[in-house]
Amino acid sequence: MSKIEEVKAMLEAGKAKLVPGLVQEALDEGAEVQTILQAMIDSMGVVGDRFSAGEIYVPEMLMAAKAMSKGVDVLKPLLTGGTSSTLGTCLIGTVEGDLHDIGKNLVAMMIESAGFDVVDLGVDVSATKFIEAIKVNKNVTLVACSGLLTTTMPAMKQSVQEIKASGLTGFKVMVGGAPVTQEYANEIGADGFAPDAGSAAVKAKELVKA
Ligand code: B12
Repeated sequence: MSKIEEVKAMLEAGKAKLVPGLVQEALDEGAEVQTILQAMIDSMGVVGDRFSAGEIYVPEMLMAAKAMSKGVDVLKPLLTGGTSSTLGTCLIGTVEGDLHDIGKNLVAMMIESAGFDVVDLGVDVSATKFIEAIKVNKNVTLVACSGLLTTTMPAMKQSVQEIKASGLTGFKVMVGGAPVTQEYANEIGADGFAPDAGSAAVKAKELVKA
């Protein structure tokens, strides 16, 4: 079994203590950072499919999520470059009712390395909390909303619409997360959408420079 296959197997088994060491070993063997990250993202897909099939339950999903986070911690210094921030502040959060944060954290990391100061509002962020954060943080140029559940897509819509109706200006709103599409982003009035963390960073720059 290759080192990356071992990372995948241990992540899917929720072995949070073993994954970081295996990620480091994969790096030491010369595996690319992006390849390891993509392998871990694919594994979360496998975990989701097992959950859908009733083979595992929430605790197992949670353990896999912990293992993923620990693995990402090893990659983080290699993913985030030393760009000095000039693009302003990006507020990011997972919308109200939604506790998924792995994808949001990856997007935050990539946006930070693209040259933004990132303020992470965490999970279960209400429209009101997004708006308060726009008011209290300096030079907010981008607000990024993440959502992983079809049941919290209305909360994303509410956040985008309330932010837009707040009268506050000077920033763009970007949305993303597994159930979100460009069509949905257009429908709810968001300024941008991206399907993954890498393209989120590209889109973020494009939006604030426009
Ligand atoms: C881990 C996990 C959990 C963990 C989350 C832990 C954590 N700290 O995040 C826990 C156990 C808490 C959990 C709970 C639940 N979960 Co869950 N979970 C998952 C799982 C397996 C992986 C998610 C993940 O981390 N993926 C990896 C990351 C890297 O991918 P990502 O999040 O999609 O992010 C990428 C892109 O979407 C994008 N992106 C993300 N955010 C943003 C934001 C912006 C602005 C942009 C531009 C891009 C962007 O970039 C990211 C990186 O490339 C998914 C399965 C799946 N296939 O996604 C189910 C899944 C999302 N969960 C699901 C469900 C049903 C639940 C529960 C309702 C289960 C229950 N019965 O309690 C609860 C809900 C709790 C809540 N209120 O939020 C369903 C959702 C179904 C649906 N369509 O709504 C899924 C799809 C599983 C399934 N197949 O049924 N879950």
